Amino acid sequence: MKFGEVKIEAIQGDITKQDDIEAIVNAANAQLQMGGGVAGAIHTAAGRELSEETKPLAPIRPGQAVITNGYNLPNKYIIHTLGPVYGFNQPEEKFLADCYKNSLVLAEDHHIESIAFPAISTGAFGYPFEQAMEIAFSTVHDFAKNAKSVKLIRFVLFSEKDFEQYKNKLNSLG
Ligand code: AR6
Repeated sequence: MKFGEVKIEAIQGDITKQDDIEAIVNAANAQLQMGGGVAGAIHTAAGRELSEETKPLAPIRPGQAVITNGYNLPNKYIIHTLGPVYGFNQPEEKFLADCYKNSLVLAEDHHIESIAFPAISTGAFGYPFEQAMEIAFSTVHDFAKNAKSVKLIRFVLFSEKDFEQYKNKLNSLG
C-alpha cells in the first residue's frame, strides 16, 4: 500500500532474513544484549561484534532508539529500540509510538531507504497485539507523510495469525 511516496507492507517471516532491506529494527532490552525473541535472533545472526558495539550505548530508555552496523546480517544497519513493558512503563502508548517514530527519525538521519519492523513489545513485554498494531500503523502512517529518504516500511510478523491481522488492517486502509 502506498502512502504518499512511501510503501507500507506486511509479510510473515523472520526479521533476520530480510535481505532486501537496509535497516532492521530490534525489539531490544535496555542493556542492548542478546535476550530472547527478536533480540536473541538478531544477536545470534549478527555475531559477537554486535554486542561490542552496543555495550557503550546501553542502557537505553523505553521509546529510545540507537543505531549500529548489521555485521553478519544481510542488512547495513540495525536500529535497536526499547519497547514498554505492558502495565509497567507508562504511558505505554506514548513509549510504543516513540519506538516507531525514533527508529524512523534515525533511519532518515542515515539516509536509509528501507526499514523493517517486528511487532515491538508484543512478545515478552506483553503488549496486547491489536492495540500495539494500531499504534504501529498510526505512527508509521503519520511519519510517511513527511518522509524524505525512507521509501519502504515493512512489518515482519512471525506467526500466520499476527500476519493476518496486519494484512486485514492494511486492506482496511486501502
Ligand atoms: N522475527 C520476527 N518477529 C519475531 C521473531 C523473529 N525472528 N521472533 C519473535 N518475533 P519479543 P518484546 C515476534 O519478545 O515483546 C527479549 O527477550 C514475537 O512473536 O522479541 O519487545 C528482549 O531481550 C512478538 O510478536 O519483543 C527483551 O528483554 C514480537 O516479535 C524483550 O524480549 C516481539 O517479541 C523484548 O520484548
